[in-house]
Amino acid sequence: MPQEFLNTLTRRALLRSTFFTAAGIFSGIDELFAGRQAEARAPNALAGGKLIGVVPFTGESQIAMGQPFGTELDGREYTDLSTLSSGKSFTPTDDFYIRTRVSKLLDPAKPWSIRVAGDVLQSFDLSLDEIRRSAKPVGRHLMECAGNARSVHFGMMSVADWSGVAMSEIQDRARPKPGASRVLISGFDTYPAPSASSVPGASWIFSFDDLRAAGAFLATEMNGTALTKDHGAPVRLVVPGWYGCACIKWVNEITFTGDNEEATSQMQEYAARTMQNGVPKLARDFQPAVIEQAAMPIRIEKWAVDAKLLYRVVGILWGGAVPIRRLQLRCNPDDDYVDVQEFVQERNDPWSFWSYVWQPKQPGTYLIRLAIAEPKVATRRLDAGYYMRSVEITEV
Ligand SMILES: Nc1nc2c(c(=O)[nH]1)N[C@H]1C(S)=C(S)[C@@H](COP(=O)(O)O)O[C@H]1N2
Ligand SMILES: [Mo]
Repeated sequence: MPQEFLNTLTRRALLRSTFFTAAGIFSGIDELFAGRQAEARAPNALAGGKLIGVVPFTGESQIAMGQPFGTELDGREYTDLSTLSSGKSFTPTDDFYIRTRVSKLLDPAKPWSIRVAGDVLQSFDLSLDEIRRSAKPVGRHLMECAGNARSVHFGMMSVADWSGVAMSEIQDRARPKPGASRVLISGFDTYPAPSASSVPGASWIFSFDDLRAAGAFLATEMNGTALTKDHGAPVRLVVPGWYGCACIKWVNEITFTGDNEEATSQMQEYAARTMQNGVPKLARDFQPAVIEQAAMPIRIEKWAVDAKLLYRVVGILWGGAVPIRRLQLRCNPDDDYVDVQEFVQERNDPWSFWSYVWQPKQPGTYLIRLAIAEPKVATRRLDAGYYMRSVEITEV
């Protein structure tokens, strides 16, 4: 292993032992070689080569990854995406990002029910037992916080296998009145302590059509076990393809409404981050808070192949509604975009993997970004450079 890489790891270990460790990186890489899926294997250009290290991204802060810290509205956990591979492609619950930790006022041991009311023929309390009885596996889905950021290594994004009950089933059971067209879904969101970073009050208003189209569900389990307190136990909403801000945790009220409802404080707080046009006053003037097609590097591997040094940029792509056919990458603002050969996107949710073998011409700082040259595919965040990452290449 080159000294430079060891130094980096040692410096990191000293600075903060919780940052991803050498063992963590290499277990991810072992998987890469062990992976049975074609895209998990090292590409031909690296055949016979040796992986000699991982080059860290620069300009991103030193921050604890893969462990919860802080409490309540200021509590967080960031997922370490750098060790992902197609053979290790979902997030164990302990590593799943957390945007708000459970309130000290919430006691998940107490009986729980959801009040279903508003424009319905008859209001009722939906008990947790009933929800659990009708819960079924609903697949693997990605969640990303609209406030995901480079400073936290884009660690507010994770993937889990969920179980729950389709919102459409609950809608049918509720027997909405003729004028009802929307649903306000609210979660327990009362905290004894004021927050430094967030407005309390979590709720979102969806149109019936949006919930149905997204396949929204009330989740009771992730990765085969009951939700944890921090992930919304006993029951949360998951809206596949939408930003996490709409995925209300600790759901306790489902209220049917008409078209004239005002946007909730949560919707207003997230208006810019979900790319609304200003801050619309009414819920009906909000665009669906969907994640547009995006892509980013998650790891830069350094390889020795024969007498050459090569780098392999490994990344993910996610979001959007239709799989893309062509992905492009640029390592330097002066360069042209080039096609990423190694990628397949069979579905938009959850993430898929890509990789690109790169031979930088000279040492220096590189800004790596992706582009999708398909006119019908919306990529506003990607195009704004949101997911750009920088790396310092010292050896070529
Ligand atoms: N009740 C409640 N639900 C909530 C929030 C919250 O603060 N309170 N945060 C939202 C945000 S901004 C995100 S990104 C997701 C994160 O879910 P997770 O913490 O399980 O990853 O939960 C959403 N649901
Ligand atoms: Mo979020």
